[in-house]
Amino acid sequence: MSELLLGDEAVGIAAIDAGISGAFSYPGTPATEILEFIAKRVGSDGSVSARWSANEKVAYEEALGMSFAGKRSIVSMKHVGLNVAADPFINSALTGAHGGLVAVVADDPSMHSSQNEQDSRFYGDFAQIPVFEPSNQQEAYDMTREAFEISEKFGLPIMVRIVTRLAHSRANVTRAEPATVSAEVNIAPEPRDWTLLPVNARRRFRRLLDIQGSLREYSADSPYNKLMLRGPRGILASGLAYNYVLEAIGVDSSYSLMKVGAYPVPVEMVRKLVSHCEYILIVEEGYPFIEARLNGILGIPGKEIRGRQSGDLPADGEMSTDLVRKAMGMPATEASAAATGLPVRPPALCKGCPHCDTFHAIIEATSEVKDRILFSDIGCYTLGALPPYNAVHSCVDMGSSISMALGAAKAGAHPVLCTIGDSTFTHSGMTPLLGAVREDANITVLVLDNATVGMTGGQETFATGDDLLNLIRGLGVDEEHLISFEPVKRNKKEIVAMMRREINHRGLSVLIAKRACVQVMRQSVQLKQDKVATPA
Ligand SMILES: Cc1ncc(C[n+]2csc(CCOP(=O)(O)OP(=O)(O)O)c2C)c(N)n1
Ligand code: SF4
Repeated sequence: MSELLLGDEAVGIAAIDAGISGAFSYPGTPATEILEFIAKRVGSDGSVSARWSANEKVAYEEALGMSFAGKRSIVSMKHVGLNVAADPFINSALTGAHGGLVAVVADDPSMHSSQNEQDSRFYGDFAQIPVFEPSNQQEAYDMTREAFEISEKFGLPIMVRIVTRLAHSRANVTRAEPATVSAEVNIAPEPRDWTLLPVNARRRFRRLLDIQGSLREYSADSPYNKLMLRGPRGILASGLAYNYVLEAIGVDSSYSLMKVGAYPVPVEMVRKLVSHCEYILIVEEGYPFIEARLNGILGIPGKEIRGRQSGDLPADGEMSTDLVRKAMGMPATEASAAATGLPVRPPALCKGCPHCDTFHAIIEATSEVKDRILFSDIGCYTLGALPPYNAVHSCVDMGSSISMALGAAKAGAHPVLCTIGDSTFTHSGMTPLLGAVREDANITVLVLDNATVGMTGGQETFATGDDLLNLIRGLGVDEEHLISFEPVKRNKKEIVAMMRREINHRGLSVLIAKRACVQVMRQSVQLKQDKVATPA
């Protein structure tokens, strides 16, 4: 049974075939399609619970809870999502997994749609759990299936690390027989293992350390790690980067090759490669994870180890065939030479986007202020940083707009405004707002309620309209300074006057700009038209 699938979809179908009972996630490119695919395939038949969570930490903990109950679960997120989920992720290496627990983390080298390009393999290493790094869609399927098996074998969560180009490109994937799993809840037999009081945590950490030898044995025997010894020039590549190497060397079979797809790094295999070769080029997507370990602090005498760390490959950005060729002293391929010089199209807010009107009002309301600070957050509205608005002075991580505003206000700055979308607010804006309420912080918070998660393709948001208003009210914001308005041109004069008043108020104001994203409006109009056109 073979299907043409995105890398994300290959992971999704593997999880379904592995017999998951739940898929958990918070949207984030390039991982969004994993949950979307699972929800579309099996979400409605009731066999799998596949719904968005409020944030990645919640998603991870839900998956962990399902594992505790003896069922298989998958949790997926973009790389920075793992920063948010880091607490349960690291601790779950101690609790262990009961039902198979697989965390799929999608890294974004070159930052196509992210604020950094961190390498999640470090997190796997930090937690001391096995990591799979597929080089193609078939491996994304096979490794995800395998991850569930070894999660239950070792009683550990397992990470599958993918990258944008794999997540978002298609290839044929052959599926294996679906797994047979029990439908019964089967609670973890030893609750103390999951109760990380120091007395239990020490014991569980010891167990994690003791199991490392078995994990190394496992990866040493894994078919996803391969070594082909040939000439004295060697190349070691991991995950997707292996394809660039194969493309770069073409039919030249003189190179010794090693491919890493399962971690811990198979040490004996590396030893054989190093003793056989004088020169080794290490090609990895992300940071020089393997290269740095291989070199240690002092390098290996008599051996040339080359890669991102040595400067033979760039330290940042996506890997490519031509970068590999260049590092090996070969000319660029013709295709890439032709592709250079394409015009760059900067991103922009959609025509008619409600955020445009909110930014225009903010600009006018603060036009006479010399030192205004306009903190912001992550979402479509971050594009307010670009002309003609230039109305965003920060975008760091989800929820940081409110916390940074708090810090700046404590430094004595005024006025301090911040903009945050409805989804980002429920993801991680509520807790700093609670702090702002407690201190009646001298800041003006603008919650941009466009009724969707616009940036990642219009997923369902957790609170919009009256629900959002009531949520914010429930955090204790003073009614007098909690104002909802519709950001449209015809109301601009009143909105600007209201904003000026609230900015001058010495204390906390929360202003909710409530108007739906035009893309979501278009989709719902289309949906209605389709319904009318379709006979029942
Ligand atoms: C920790 C983390 N998770 C997910 C993302 C991906 N992401 C970027 S913005 C965003 C939410 C945007 O929704 P909202 O705040 O409602 O603003 P909108 O795009 O609708 O204007 C998401 C999920 C991210 N950047 N960081
Ligand atoms: S998708 Fe929606 S929120 Fe995002 S820019 Fe377009 S209209 Fe605005």
